[in-house]
Amino acid sequence: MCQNCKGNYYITTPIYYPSANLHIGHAYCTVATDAMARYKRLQGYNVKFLTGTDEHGQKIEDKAKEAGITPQQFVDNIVLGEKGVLDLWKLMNISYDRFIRTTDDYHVAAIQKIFKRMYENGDIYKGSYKGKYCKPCESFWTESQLVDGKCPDCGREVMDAEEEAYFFRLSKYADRIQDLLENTDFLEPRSRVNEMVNNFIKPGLEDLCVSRTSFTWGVPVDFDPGHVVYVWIDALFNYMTALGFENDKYDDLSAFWPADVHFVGKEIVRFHSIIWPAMLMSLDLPLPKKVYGHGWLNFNGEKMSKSRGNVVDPYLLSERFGVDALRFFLLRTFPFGSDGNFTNELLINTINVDLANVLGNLVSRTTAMAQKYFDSDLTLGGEAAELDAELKALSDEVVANYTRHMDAFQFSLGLNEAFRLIGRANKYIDETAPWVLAKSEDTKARLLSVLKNLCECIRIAAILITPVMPDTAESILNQLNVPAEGRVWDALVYESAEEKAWKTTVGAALFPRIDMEKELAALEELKAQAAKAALPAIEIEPYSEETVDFDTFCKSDFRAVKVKDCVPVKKSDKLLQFTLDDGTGTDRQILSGIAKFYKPEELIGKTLVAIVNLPPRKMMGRESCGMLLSAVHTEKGEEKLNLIMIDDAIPAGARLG
Ligand code: ME8
Repeated sequence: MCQNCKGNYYITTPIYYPSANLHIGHAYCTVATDAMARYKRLQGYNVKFLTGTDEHGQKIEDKAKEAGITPQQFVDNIVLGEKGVLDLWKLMNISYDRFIRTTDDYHVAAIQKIFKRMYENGDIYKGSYKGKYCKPCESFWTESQLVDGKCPDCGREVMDAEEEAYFFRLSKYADRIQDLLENTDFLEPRSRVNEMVNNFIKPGLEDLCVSRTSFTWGVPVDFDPGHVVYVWIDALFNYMTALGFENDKYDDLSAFWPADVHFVGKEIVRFHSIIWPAMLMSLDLPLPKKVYGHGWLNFNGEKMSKSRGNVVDPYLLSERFGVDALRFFLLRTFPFGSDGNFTNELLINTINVDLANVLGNLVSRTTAMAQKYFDSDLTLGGEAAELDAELKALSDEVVANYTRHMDAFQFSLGLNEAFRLIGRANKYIDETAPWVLAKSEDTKARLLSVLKNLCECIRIAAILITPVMPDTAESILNQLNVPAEGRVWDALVYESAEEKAWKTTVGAALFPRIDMEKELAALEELKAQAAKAALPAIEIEPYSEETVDFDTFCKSDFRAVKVKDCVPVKKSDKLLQFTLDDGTGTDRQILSGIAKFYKPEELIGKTLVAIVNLPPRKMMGRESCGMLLSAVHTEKGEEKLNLIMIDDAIPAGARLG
């Protein structure tokens, strides 16, 4: 453990499944973990914050095949590529200390050793697997766990699976796990305990299938070729291999294991609170101190999913609104243990109200008044008043409450406390009316104290918001020229205004107000553009499965025709009327529904292809004798049509075939 620090603290996020780019739901958990890591660092802990990517499994193998690349190339693109996982975490200011990829050699070798250890101690045995498998979730289910015959996690179809496989004796640990969940605070929030016990343990914990033979993209079971380790064993042990468990790459296990907390989304609580501790029990290893199951973010009331086209892009939002605003919105708005509904309106409203009106306004008013009345130089001295004691008392209360809430992972309540102080300071401006105090020399000393009390409130609040909005907090503290020792956890003590001097700076507006209507329209437009960009560049119609015999085909009479005249058909926005030279000496009339694609005058003189032995038909009261050939396809969702034009040297009436 380091000197002068409060102790070691190990916190993790789930490692992400790089089957597609991350959305705001993924960013939510990582931002929360980052805020907690920064909070603990601020308090003086020696923090290890682990994140990473979970890169094996059938879904990755399938997607890579679809893309025509290797699974390793596929995951490399999503993790390391432009706007990939690493880029996003950099943009979002995620201060992780270690990043693990489950394809890292040291991890793969460690997983093989771990699997073998459990095999050798008898907790993994060979059997035959018959049951249901949800491919997207990579989860095995028994019949009784299905909901309406579908995957209980994602609601999708499951498939029958039967193969020779290894099993982990999960059933053996059922009583110990139930005891752990019910009689300790291992799993939080408490509501998740009932869910686990009632849905999974009480119905009877069955042994878990922990190897697969139907695909190869995984950690091979080294003593039984053809088997790969179940992706969840591979994934869960990342929390320990990243510290050096069963490998020489790292050497932090004794300092940081057991983990202080694993933050995980609610749908993977089962893996973290049942399977994970059971495997650790099997290896006689200490259990993590806590698993915290956070809620899900929905979008406009619907689950976010790529197929619904409603995933929210954290890149786009960070670029438009700023990273800190987005981080703040996520943690301030949604209580961490519950589900939340993300809407663009809510995001913009939070920025306008909390950040622009309340926080931004307090900082800009205070620094502007300091400049106006004291040339930004707030010297020692002043004149205290009773009201100031209220600010100090509130600040002490806020710091205590904030700490309590943050220690319980209640980011929204913690931020609420910081904003109580900010709101109170804004009210203090109205109560003390500095512009009135500035009118007379007699009240100048009081004015000095008022402004310095405001600076002190802002300083305390800025420290409190540091874990969530690190850049904003720094910029505020810079505007107040707070020295390094005034920015630390121990400096969260409200100091008497008269005994402090400040030199302030007026900065740019921290959070300019956003025009809700314009911004919503711009976001809609961007969404439409993104949807269009996501469409395939070129789409062609599927080929016909029906065959035509040669004689039937030969009956079709294709001829070269020259356009003598072409005019739009009145009252029709589709039809063009062609007068054609077909080589017979008599004009041929054909109507064609291509007005959307061509102007009539650009077709005159062209040599086209017509099928001429179709029976005549009437369109809009006019006769059409044949059909012009064209090529059709779809480009970015838009229908395209090109008339077949042939060499003008080909005479009218030449037969094509
Ligand atoms: O589960 N709202 O990876 P993952 C909130 N590889 N959280 C969400 C969310 C949403 N809309 N969508 C996803 C995995 N998440 C495994 C983890 S750990 C040993 C292995 C959260 O990429 C989800 O709840 O599918 C999970 O905690 C995390 O994003 C990663 O999901």
